[in-house]
Amino acid sequence: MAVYKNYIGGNWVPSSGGVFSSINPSTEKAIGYFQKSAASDVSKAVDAAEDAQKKWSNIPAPRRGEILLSIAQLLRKEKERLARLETTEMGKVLTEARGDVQEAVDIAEYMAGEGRRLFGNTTPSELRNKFCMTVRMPVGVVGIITPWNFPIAIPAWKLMPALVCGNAVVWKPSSDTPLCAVELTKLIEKAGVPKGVVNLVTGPGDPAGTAIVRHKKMRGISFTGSRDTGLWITQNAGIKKVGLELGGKNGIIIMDDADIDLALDGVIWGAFGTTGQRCTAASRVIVHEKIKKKFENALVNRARKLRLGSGLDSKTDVGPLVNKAAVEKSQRYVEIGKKEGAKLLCGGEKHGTRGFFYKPTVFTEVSIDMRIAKEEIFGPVLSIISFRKLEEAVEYMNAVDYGLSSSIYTNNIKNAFQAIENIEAGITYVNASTIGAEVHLPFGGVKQTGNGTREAGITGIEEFSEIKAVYIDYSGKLQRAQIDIER
Ligand code: UN1
Repeated sequence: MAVYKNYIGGNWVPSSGGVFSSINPSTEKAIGYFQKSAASDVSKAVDAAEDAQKKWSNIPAPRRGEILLSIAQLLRKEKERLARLETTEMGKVLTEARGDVQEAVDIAEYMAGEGRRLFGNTTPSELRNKFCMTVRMPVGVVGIITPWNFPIAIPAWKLMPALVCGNAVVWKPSSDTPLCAVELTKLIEKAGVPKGVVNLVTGPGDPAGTAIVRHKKMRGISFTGSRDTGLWITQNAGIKKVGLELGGKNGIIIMDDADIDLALDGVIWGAFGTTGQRCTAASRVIVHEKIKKKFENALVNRARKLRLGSGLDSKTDVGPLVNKAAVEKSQRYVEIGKKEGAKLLCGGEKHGTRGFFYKPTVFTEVSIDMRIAKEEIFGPVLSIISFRKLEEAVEYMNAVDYGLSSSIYTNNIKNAFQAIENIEAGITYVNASTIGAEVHLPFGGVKQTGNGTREAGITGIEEFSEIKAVYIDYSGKLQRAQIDIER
């Protein structure tokens, strides 16, 4: 079986920590061996990045943008191959894997255009003959730590703005999807990104991720993953620019005036698409009590019919979970739900004997204080909660520590706007599910979902650049701000 290497300073090199394997979650078979990077490998990558960064940031931003456009073109060309590889490595169904690669194309194209913008502001001075503006500077060497659930798109959300802003990167992907990372890195190399600007180190969070987070020369960290790791990063990164995209416990409110079939489609897609493994996945349905029974029956009917299987099979609706631990986690939460007194309507068990499959699971009679209604499960486990008034629904929506995505199905514009105003989340959808963010809008959340950063769109540029305020005094004399002001 192939042994894949790290990419440091433009060379594919072995690590000093041995290798580990990546597993196909449908077959449980290994698909390749990857480097288990040690802290010393991370240090070499940081040194290479430091050397390359100045030269890279001196290249005019429009030219950097052109290189990003080449990455987009290569991604487009390789879309099918990458999507298949992604399905093989982490399980999501092929149509979704294609969407994942497309999201990377989209962000690469968007950020390529930023090469000709990277706008600052100009603003008047309080003094005569003085000019004020802001310009953007790179952060420097940044560490990027990415998850397995969007193994091409999420790295691209971080890499593309980082590159167009003139940073150099040390990237550690999840150990569940190192092959996707190697393949994306190869495209980046082929597109002409200079040696040392993007460095790839694979391996478990400890020691490689730890070394990235703590490294003194690292100026920024961008992480997407669990809340606990995010908390650890804030405690260990020291003074760095840190961007965090953490968990979610996203809900869908269904009003009694909603189009129920439309809502049903949205719930099935939000809860069981990507086997529930999106930060934006819907894990709570907050449904008006008048339509609860009808909705519940229809939902269970649909959930039971979903076909589980390999994501490469075009008949499959729901692929496997990413690994054995994920199956155990879903099972653990099902047991917790039962003990807490929630009523299991369907699913609640593993599917088949080979592969990490778990049946789409629906609980009802769930109350907001139950753990299944509060904690992120990251699997196909959905909780139904009922309400009488919109205010109550919004209160339930907000009764969790997270605040990433949210949705309301209603045909009443007042309800829609009240939800937009009162839901505490980074994203609110009206008459659409909780998943499906587009790359030119800010992506991120409030409360324990993050630390205020928003990825993608123009906010992606903010995450990966520093702002400098520039004052140009052409009066030829000392002018004291706040003091020599004309009144
Ligand atoms: C994630 O799950 O971390 O909005 C990202 C969506 C996708 C991105 C999800 N475009 O569901």
